[in-house]
Amino acid sequence: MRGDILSLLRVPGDGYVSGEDIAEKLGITRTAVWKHIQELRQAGYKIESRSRHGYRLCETPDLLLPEEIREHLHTKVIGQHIVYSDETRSTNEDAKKLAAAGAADGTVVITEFQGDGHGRLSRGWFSPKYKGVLCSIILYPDYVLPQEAPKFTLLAAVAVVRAMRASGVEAGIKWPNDILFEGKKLTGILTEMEAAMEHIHYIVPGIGVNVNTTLEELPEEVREKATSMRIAAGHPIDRVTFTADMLNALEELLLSVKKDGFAPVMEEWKAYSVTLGQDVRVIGMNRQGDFTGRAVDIDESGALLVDTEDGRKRVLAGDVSIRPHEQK
Ligand code: BT5
Repeated sequence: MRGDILSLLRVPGDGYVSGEDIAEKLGITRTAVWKHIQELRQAGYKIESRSRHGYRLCETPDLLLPEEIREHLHTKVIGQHIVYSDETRSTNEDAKKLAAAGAADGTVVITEFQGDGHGRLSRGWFSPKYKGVLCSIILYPDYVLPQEAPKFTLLAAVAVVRAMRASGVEAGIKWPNDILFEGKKLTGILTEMEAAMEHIHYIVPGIGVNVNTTLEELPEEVREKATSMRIAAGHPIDRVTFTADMLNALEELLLSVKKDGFAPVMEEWKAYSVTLGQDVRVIGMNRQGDFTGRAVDIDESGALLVDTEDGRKRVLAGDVSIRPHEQK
């Protein structure tokens, strides 16, 4: 209902819409309209009211409110249900609980601040309030096998890069889950799932993006390796449009996987990759130990292929650092 009222308030002309008009169009009483307007004001919207003119929307808050995001969505599944909070511990944790309780496919959990945002291996993800995008998407992809789950990280990365490029930020992807701009991290992705041997119950890609973040707002230990869209573009970025672009791209990519498999998504991933063709150091997570070599490709399962002195190695999980040429 709040979204419907906002749509009606976004009118050309002097901007005034009478309470009576709104009530009539939405089939509610004028008192109910007034109550919704009060709620919108509490959420941060500046709405003027003038006798005999009605209501006028003067200012929209810089918040990731579901009704704002939905205004820019062209999706049928992703983001049809959005769970928004001012603050939570971790959107991935919330999404996993909601998925276990049967939340709708494509539900998006989004927040302004996480008290316990995390990356892989319980590393932290830090984001100052109202500056980033912190979201997790609930998916039930019954058309893929559990072993294909890592490809959802690659798919989410492609969606993020498409949305960033639409905002003018020429980002690239470092295998497996970092989005970089000029070697600095803009985004981290953590994909988690619940699965049996042959069936994915749910999969939750969690995405943390530095949008309007300044470096001073980040903990000292990450400042050196981090950047934000605002820093890269040289101006503030509209978080709502960016979020909607990302969710629109995600749905397009998921539809393409359903239709043609992962191959086209992987090709696009390769086009955005800053890892392939580079000399890298791999810090393994599979008791493979650390090693160096040249990253040459990803295989059909999303694993990174690295040519080393001992032959080609297949890396399924781990951290990769790109080696500066002078250190070879
Ligand atoms: C990641 O892990 O990069 C995945 C981060 C996923 C965060 C999202 S936010 C929404 C959802 N809810 C969650 O709780 N998580 C997801 P990893 O590759 O392990 O990298 C973690 C490392 O990134 C940390 O150890 C820091 O060094 C660095 N880091 C933390 N915050 C950062 C930031 N804002 N910008 C750049 N680097 C950061």
